[in-house]
Amino acid sequence: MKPISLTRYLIQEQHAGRINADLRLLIEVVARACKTISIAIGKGALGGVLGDAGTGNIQGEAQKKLDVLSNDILLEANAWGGHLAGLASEEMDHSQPIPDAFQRGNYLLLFDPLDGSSNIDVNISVGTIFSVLRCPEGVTTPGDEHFLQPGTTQVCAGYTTYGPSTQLVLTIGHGTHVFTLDREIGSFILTTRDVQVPAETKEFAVNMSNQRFWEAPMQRYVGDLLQGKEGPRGKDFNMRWVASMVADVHRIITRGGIFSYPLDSKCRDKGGKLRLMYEANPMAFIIEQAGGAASTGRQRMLDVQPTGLHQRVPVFLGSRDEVAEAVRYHREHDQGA
Ligand code: AFP
Repeated sequence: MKPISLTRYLIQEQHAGRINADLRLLIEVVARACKTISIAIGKGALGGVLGDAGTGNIQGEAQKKLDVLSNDILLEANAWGGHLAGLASEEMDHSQPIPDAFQRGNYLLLFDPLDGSSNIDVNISVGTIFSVLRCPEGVTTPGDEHFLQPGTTQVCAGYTTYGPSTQLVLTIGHGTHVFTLDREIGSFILTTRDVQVPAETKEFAVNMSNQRFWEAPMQRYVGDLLQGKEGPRGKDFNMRWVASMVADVHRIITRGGIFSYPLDSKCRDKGGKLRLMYEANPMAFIIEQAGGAASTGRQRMLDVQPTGLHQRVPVFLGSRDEVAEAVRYHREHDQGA
């Protein structure tokens, strides 16, 4: 079958009644912004965009020039389309309603404009993650509280990975689909429809240098993985850690695996390392739609009731059976088994 473009895929979904024209336009606009980010990243050292911006975000993290640039690109692209009521980003303290000068729509957009940005200066894959929610009925000027909806209410989620090729992975709640950017014609082309994460895996992703700070169930879980064939899991496991969540999740989308950023004594007070609203939730929606699973270790990720825009959570996601195993270790620990 002839490959189809993102535009054509979205029009087909609209004709099938799965999205409306506003959501289609929203996704097109986000995808266009991601192409612009991809071009800026692709220029690398020649574009003068590498290095620190000399500023920090709300999370107290140093911002890279490309963090700021990517944020500005997404904000500017989405301000005037008429499909959004408000936006929120990792790089902004609070959400922003769409300015009065522009028409407002019914959707809310959250994004991490450049995930893994500490990898940018060493030319390793980074990405953009986004999540789309409905603006609550009757709300015309949304504030932070209107974004605090559980992940189950997401109408769309996606990420773009800027690697050897640029790929957009998207779900509107009817499977997860992979689009690859054709740089010559400037279009995202559907390259894998209904991608499926294998239920089982022999590969885990975690920052092992945090081992001594982990909770007991995580210590036991990874301890058992490391024992391989001779241990209780009865098979040898391989490990990978890119330190760009998008790249690690993309590997799992492609060939299975489990990604974890567990609770540890360094991040316990904050609730975890990764952000719920624009990292964990969109990735959980994408992974579930690809047949995988996502959990905090103690609760399905998409069921978490958010309490803050920049809330952090522990994350376990990927191959369904392996996530169930990680959850089992937490349950057994909590039950004192
Ligand atoms: P940066 O965007 O600051 O590089 O953080 C990336 C990230 O949020 C996520 O993409 C990685 O999985 C994780 O942090 C890496 O964490 P470690 O620095 O502990 O490896």
